[in-house]
Amino acid sequence: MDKKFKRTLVTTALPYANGPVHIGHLAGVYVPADIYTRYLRLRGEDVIMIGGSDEHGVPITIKAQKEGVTPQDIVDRYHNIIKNSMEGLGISFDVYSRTTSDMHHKTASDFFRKLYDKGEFIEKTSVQLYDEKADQYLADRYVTGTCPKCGNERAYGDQCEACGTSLNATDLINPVSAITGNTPVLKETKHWYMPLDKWEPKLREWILEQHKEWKPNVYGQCKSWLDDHLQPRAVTRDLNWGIPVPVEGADGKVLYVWFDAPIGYISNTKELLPDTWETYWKDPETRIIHFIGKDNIVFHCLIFPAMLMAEGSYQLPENVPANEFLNLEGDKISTSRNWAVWLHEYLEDFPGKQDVLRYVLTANAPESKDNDFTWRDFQARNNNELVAILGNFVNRALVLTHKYFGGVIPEAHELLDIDREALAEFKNVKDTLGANIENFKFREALKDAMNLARIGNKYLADTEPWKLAKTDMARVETIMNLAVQICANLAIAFEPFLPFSAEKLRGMLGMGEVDWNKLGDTDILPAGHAVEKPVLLFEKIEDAAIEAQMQRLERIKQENIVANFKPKAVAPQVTIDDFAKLDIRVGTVLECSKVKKSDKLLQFNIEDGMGGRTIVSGIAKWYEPEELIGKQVCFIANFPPRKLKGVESQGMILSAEDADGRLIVIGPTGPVKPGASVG
Ligand code: B3M
Ligand code: ZN
Repeated sequence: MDKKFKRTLVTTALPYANGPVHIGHLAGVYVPADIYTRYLRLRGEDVIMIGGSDEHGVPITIKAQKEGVTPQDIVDRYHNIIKNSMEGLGISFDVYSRTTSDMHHKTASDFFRKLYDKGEFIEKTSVQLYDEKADQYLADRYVTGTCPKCGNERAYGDQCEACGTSLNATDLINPVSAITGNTPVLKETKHWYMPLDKWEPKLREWILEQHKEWKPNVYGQCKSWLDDHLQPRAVTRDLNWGIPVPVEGADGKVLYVWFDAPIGYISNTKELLPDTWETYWKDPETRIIHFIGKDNIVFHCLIFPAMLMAEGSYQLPENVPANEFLNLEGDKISTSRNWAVWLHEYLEDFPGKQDVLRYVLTANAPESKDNDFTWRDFQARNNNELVAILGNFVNRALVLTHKYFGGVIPEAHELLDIDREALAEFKNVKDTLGANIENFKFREALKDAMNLARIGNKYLADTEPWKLAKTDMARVETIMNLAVQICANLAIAFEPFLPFSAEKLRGMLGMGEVDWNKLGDTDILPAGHAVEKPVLLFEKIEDAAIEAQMQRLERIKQENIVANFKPKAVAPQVTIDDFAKLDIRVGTVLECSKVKKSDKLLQFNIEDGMGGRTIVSGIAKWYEPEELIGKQVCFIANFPPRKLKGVESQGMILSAEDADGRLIVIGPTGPVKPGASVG
C-alpha cells in the first residue's frame, strides 16, 4: 500500500433516514466500503470507517407531513432500522451516528459560522417559489415540475431523476407544490451562497490534473461539471427542520441539507475519537476515501471540497470511488415506489445468509456501469458458486482429512509437478487480490479469491486422493496437507468479502487470528494440528424461496400500477340519440371455450332470447372459460358481424378495464331475461 499515508479515513454516504436501506445502497456504498476497510484492518493498518444517518432535508419532512407525525419520529424510526440492519449484514462501522446529534449540530453550525466570519459566502436576495396556501417556501423536493433539459414531467426542485441534471426549483417548467398541489408564486427571500465559481480553478487543478487516476465515471462527471462552469450555490433554506443558520436575522432559515450532511463525517469522527479526530482530517498523512453512489459525485468532489478549501484546515479526499446504480429486475430501485429489496427484510427472510447477499452484490457490483439484481441470479450464484465451488471444496477437504487422518493434518512429503502447479497459482494472489481492492476493483478481487477455491477443487479432482488411499498413503498425506492449506488461504482471502463464512471456516480450522501476510503461504497450519468436523458453509437456495420473492415484487408492481391509476379524460359529449344508436342487451353464457390458435380470444355461445348468437371476445388472458358459463353479460347487439381467427363474431361483450389493464366482464347485478335491453 502507498507509503505516503499513515492512516485511512473511510467515509460512507449518510443514508437519508426517510426509509430503510436497500440493496442499491449496499452495492453502491456499504459493501465495497466494508470490504476495503476490513482489508486494511487485516493488513494491520490504521483505518476507521465512518457512517451515520442523514436526518435533515426535505425527503424527511415530506414523509413526516404525509404520515402526520414529526420529522423526529421519522428519523428515529429509520435511523434504528438502518443501524440495526447494517450491523446485521456485518458492515463494520467504527461509528454510526446521526445528523440530529448535538455534536453534529454544533460542528456544522461552527463550520458555517467560520466560513461566514471569513467572508466566504455571498448574501443574496432572490425570488423563490412560495406556496401561499401552505405559507411556505418551496425548495428541493417540495416542488415538482417539468425538467427544462429533458422534458420529464416529474422532475424535482433539486434534480431531475430522468436525466440526472441538478436543478434549482425556479428552473422547473409548470412547478407544482408537493404540499398542496397548488401552483406556487414567486416571493423574495435572502440566502447565503457558496461562490463555487471562485473555487473552480483550484478544483480543476486538484481533480483534472492531480487525480487522473480516479475512476473514469467519477473523473468524467467532474470534468463535465467543471467544463460547464460552476455557479454560486445557496447553502441555506427557508425550512423549519434542520440546523438553524447561526447568523442574526436568519430566523426560519436552516442550513441546506447538503451543506450539513458531509460535515456529518467530521462530527461522527469527533464522536468516535474526541481527542484525536483532527489527525484523521487534517494530517496530510491521512488518506480520506469517500464511498458514495453516482448521484452524490458533485457534492463530494466539488461542493464539499470547496467548503473544505474555504475553511482552510482540512485535507481533501484522496479518492471518491463512486459506483453507478444497481437496478432490480430491470427497473430502477425506488424507495417511494417500494421497488427494492430492503436489507432488514432480507435478513428476516434469509437468516444466516448475510454472506450470500454480500457475495452477490460484490460479484455483480455496478462499478463501471449500472447493473441489474435479479433473484434468479442471486439463486444461481449461491447454488453454482458459493455452494458448488467454495463450500464444496472446503467440505471435501475437511471430510477427507477426517476420513483418512481423524482430522489431524498430515505431513507433506516430496512435491510432484501437479502439486507445484497448483501451488504456483497461489504465489501471486496476495498481490493481485490486494491491488484490486486498493484500486476499488472489488469484483475482480472477489474473482481472485474465488479462483483459489476453484484451484482447490481442481487439485482434488486431478489428484484423486480417494483412489490413492489403498496404494499410496504417503501421497494422500501430501495432498490432504495441501488441501487444508488451501482452506486456510480461503479463510484469509474471504475475510473482507464474506466475514461470517470466513469466521466459520477459521473456527473449523482452529485458526485463531487471521494474518493477511500469510495469504499465499502453503504452510499456514502445521502438520499435527487438528481440524474440526466440517459444517456446511453454504446451502442450496430452493426455487420456492426465490419464487416467494418474485411474487412479492410482482405484487408491488401491481400495487404501483393501481396507485398511479388516473381515469381517462371524459370523452366529448353525446346526445341521447347517439346513445340510443347502440343496442345493448343482456345475454346468458351457455358455452365458452378458447379459440383455437389464439391465446387472447374466447368464443361464447350466448342465449340472447332471439335464437342465440356467437360472440368472440379478447379476454382469454383474464378468464378461464368455465368461470363464465352460466353468467349473464352485457353485449352490443347491433355491430356488423366480423370474423376473428375464422370464427364469426356477432357483437361485442362489454367489459371494464382495470388500472392494471385487466378486463372485467360487465353484467347485470341480478337475474334478467336474456334479450333485455340496457339503457
Ligand atoms: N443522504 C443522499 C443520498 O442518500 C445523501 C447522502 C449524504 S452524504 C453526505 O443519496
Ligand atoms: Zn431531465
